[in-house]
Amino acid sequence: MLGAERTQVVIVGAGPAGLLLGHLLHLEGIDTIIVERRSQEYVEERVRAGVIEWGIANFLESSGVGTRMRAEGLVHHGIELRFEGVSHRIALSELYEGRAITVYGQQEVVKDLIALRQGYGAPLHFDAEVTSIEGHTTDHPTVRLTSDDGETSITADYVVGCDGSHGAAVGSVPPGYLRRYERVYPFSWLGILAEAPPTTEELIYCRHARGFALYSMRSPTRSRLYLGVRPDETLDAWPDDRIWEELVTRLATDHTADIGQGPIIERGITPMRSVVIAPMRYGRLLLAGDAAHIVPPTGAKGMNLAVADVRLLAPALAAALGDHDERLLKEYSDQSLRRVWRAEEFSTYMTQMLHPHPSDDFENGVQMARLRQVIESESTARSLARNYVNLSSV
Ligand code: RFL
Ligand code: PHB
Repeated sequence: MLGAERTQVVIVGAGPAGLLLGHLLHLEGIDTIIVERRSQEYVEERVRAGVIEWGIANFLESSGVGTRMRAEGLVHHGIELRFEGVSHRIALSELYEGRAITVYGQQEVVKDLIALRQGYGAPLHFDAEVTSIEGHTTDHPTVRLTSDDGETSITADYVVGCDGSHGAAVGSVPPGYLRRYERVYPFSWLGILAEAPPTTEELIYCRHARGFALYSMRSPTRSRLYLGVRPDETLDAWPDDRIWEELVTRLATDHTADIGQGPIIERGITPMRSVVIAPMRYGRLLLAGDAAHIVPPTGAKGMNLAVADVRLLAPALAAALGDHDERLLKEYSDQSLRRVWRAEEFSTYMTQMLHPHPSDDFENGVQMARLRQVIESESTARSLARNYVNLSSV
């Protein structure tokens, strides 16, 4: 039941950023209310990211959210880069001090965080949409929301917008205070989740003349695959047979068996873009995760950046609320943005190396040179490995 309320921190959005921030603030003894416009079921079933960096996995574990991730997550020590019909293994762990990534679905992290929060009874309201935020530059910002209980409001010391790329937080800031940097790529990703045991042990990033393909997985019985498609494509044009045929064509090599196929249980098309909002703060409104930045998924950085943001933000809010010391909070945006731009750089690099351009053959020549350099130059491969495995926690 939502009535007019007061708390220390209102968190808008129950994605990984919002839920983890709520948990970290709970550990600091700070009261929060999380409001989420979707239902619990929707949030728990939304299939998205899958790759967790080494340092981010360690951080989740040390925050008490790693038990199931450690038990069920798949630890990968390498990835494959496949082009011109040949696969090349990038030995991530050999190239980078034995470190590895964990493949564990974002929605599983979200389920774990929701269970934890509901376990200790902290407020988490689903089906409650924030419609506006006011008083950012006062010491009592207020969010207004609508839910089945009607219109209501919550006043807090701070509001954190963890409401993703289509949220209300950024739009609540008067014009002229936040700058938006954006790049749109001429591709989308068509992603599927299939009831099919993966026939590969490691992720395969594939550049084929017909377009990009990615072979990933979620469990020993579920595969997650993507196709790079034109940005105007819709799902109607992609019946199951066409999806599988295209995946088989793009992923084919002379040496490998066919990919495992099975019923498709989830599908979606996601446009690829890069966005950075700066600064990540306006008065007592802070931004974290996709609300402040989007990366194209080729670098597998989105969820990792969301975790890295709130890892910085939680102690900063705790110092501001507990000791009236705003120093860390003042550094939050600059510190996060340095990492965000590095992730944008890496994600752009991976995207532009692996998605053949439909009409620009000069660009295609450069892409092939980049791919060959990763295979032929150990220092280039090492750099890719470091960025892929651990960019967000250094
Ligand atoms: P989320 O997860 O979008 O959560 C935001 C939440 O806010 C809610 N919301 C509101 N609630 C109340 N009132 C409002 N007005 C609201 N407006 C919005 C939304 O309903 C939602 O629940 O953002 P968060 O927490 O910042 O997390 C970011 C990640 O979700 C995102 O970066 C990743 O999924 C990106 N990503 C990947 N990241 C990785 O680290 N590794 C990957 O392998 C990876 N693969 C991917 C991805 C994203 C993809 N898609 C679909 C965008 C693959 C794909 C295909
Ligand atoms: C995924 O498994 O969903 C996945 C893996 C790697 C990426 C993007 C998505 O770069």
